[in-house]
Amino acid sequence: MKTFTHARAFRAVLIAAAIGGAHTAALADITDYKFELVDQSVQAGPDKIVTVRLMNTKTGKPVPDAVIFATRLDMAPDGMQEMATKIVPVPGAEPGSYKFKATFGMAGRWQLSLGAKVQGETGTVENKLVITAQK
Ligand SMILES: [Cu+2]
Repeated sequence: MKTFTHARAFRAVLIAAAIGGAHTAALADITDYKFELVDQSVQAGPDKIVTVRLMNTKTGKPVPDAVIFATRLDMAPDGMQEMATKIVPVPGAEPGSYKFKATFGMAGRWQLSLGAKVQGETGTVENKLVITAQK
């Protein structure tokens, strides 16, 4: 019973910290990392390259060596979430940048969903970015 109470109290503290965003300035936090698109638009068509940068928003510096484990590219912003296309990582990006290849079969807005682990941080960076494919 005592352990149970402690576990509950601990969880309450965690929730309070999450809501309040209470963490010391000296420590980085997983919420301090954000993906950004290098280019907001691509040409519609096969085998287009999308480059994203993973930024530490506290330092303003790109973050190399992140492990990107979840990607999805679909047309949710234009109401076509079922219209998804394969997205493949490709090498050759500079440190802190990450490149992908995908076929944009239709002009319009595409949503790129990314998940990543950052070295030395617990938790996951999860971002959704909107890319416009142009005719
Ligand atoms: Cu579409």
